[in-house]
Amino acid sequence: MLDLPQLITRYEPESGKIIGAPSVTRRLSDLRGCFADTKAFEAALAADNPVLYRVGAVEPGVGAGDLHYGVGLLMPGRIGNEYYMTKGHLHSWRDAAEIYFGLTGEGVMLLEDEASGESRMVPLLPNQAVYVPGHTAHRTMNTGTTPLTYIGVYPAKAGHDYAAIAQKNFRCVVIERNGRPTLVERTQLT
Ligand code: S6P
Ligand code: ZN
Repeated sequence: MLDLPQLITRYEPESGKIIGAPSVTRRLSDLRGCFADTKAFEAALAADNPVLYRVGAVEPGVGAGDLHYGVGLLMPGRIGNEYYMTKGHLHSWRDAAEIYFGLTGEGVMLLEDEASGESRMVPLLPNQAVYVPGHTAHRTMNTGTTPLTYIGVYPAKAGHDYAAIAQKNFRCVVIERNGRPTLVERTQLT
């Protein structure tokens, strides 16, 4: 069925919304357990509970060939020297890959292969796309001073599995060191 509202939407990176579609807003308190510096996290939360990010998503179909997509807005900031980030997830259907398209701002994605734990930090920048393979946990960080916005396109069957990350977090963290985003093994943090 070629219904126009299903064919075309208007997305607003500046608000993290897609007109007429649901959105999810995550505040600092929703990220409990994500940041390595728990003291800095609790201190920041005691002072304020800011919005860290918002994601609007269009998720129309459920068929094997259907696609979903979302627009993300991630604010700049840090907890200790760790950048504001998304919760991060694996796809429930592990084979599901995803493509991120950078729109504005400066960010990185932390990718971690589920089986081997191999980790990589890749830039998420305007006019660049990041291919996230299946079986890869992914988390986004704003490493700049302005809002980071992006679009993600993923199979309708992908789903989100947050439980694995909530249990053991990512193996690596991305911290600001000498003014630059730096990938460090969590066990090597001092
Ligand atoms: C969905 C896609 C993104 C994230 C968004 C927020 O598969 O990867 O739209 O949902 O970046 O991240 P998270 O980890 O809170 O879902
Ligand atoms: Zn995803």
